[in-house]
Amino acid sequence: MSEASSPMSGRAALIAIVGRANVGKSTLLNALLGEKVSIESPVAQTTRTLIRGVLTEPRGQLAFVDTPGVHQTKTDLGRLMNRAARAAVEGTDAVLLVLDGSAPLRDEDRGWMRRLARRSEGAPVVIAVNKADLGAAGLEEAPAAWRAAAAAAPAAPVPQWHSVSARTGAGVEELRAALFALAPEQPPLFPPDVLTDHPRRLAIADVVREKLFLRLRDEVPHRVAVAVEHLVESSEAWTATTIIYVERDSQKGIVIGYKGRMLRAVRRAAERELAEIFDRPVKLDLVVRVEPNWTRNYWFLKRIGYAP
Ligand SMILES: Nc1nc2c(ncn2[C@@H]2O[C@H](COP(=O)(O)OP(=O)(O)OP(=O)(O)O)[C@@H](O)[C@H]2O)c(=O)[nH]1
Ligand SMILES: [Mg+2]
Repeated sequence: MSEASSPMSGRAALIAIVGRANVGKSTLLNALLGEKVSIESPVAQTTRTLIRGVLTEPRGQLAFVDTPGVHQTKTDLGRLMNRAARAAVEGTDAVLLVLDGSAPLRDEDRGWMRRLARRSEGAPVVIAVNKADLGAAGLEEAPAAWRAAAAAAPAAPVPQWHSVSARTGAGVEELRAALFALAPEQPPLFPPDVLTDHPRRLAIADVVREKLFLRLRDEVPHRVAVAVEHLVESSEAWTATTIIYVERDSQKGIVIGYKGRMLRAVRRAAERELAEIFDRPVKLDLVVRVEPNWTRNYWFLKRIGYAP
């Protein structure tokens, strides 16, 4: 009997994964699942929408929601991302706050602690101090910062602390076991064979965006949006006409690259990964288009799936 079809225990939990940008929330989600459902990159604010990933095992089901990293912003896109992340903790069975243990704590980390400490009827809080493979310099201040946040909130939950490396997998099984242990007895939230409910077009667009983010520098990634305009699904292969939006002509040149090299490299890397994810060839037709000020254009954000 395969794991997915073996009888499941009665435990299930909806868990929001939150934290500031770049701490490794998406990498940790993928490590917890053992599958990649959420894109990862060194660029802050990589995740732009809520991404759900479901882990079903004989010991129960954990449904995670990966969220955008909360950050300072002046754009519609940034506000939508922050709002989605903050709202994602409502109605969950547990909140997994991710910190970067290799770096000093930042205001955004303390902001999350205050927000979670204040939730008197809130779900249990589990704090994963990530990037343990890089050392644990940041770990020392974190418990004190939580105590400070809790001091101002009489009914603050007592968090569980875990040291993990999403990159190497160290501590990930212990974290998974702890999450199953605190999952309430309730029916599963998703059918056992569901890995993610991320819509296919958004998933394809995100893979293209990840490959761009891994190659672009400075501010350019923050000026790039990707949307699948057409998806033709035949039984043999899929063809996705995918638009890469930038704000200015100069950025268009950067994305295309000298003699089209950048775009070609992105297409190849994305096609390779998409073929693995969807188990069939996926052909990408990439088009670069200028859309001035798209990060401040709510209707554009809605059209490409970044706004609800
Ligand atoms: N060394 C090391 N790097 C990590 C680890 N976890 C994540 N990273 C790296 O940290 C960077 C950010 O990872 P993401 O998973 O995209 O971070 P995030 O918190 O989802 O970021 P946003 O979506 O922007 O909020 C990437 O370059 C990851 O490879 C880890 O355990 N160790
Ligand atoms: Mg992310």
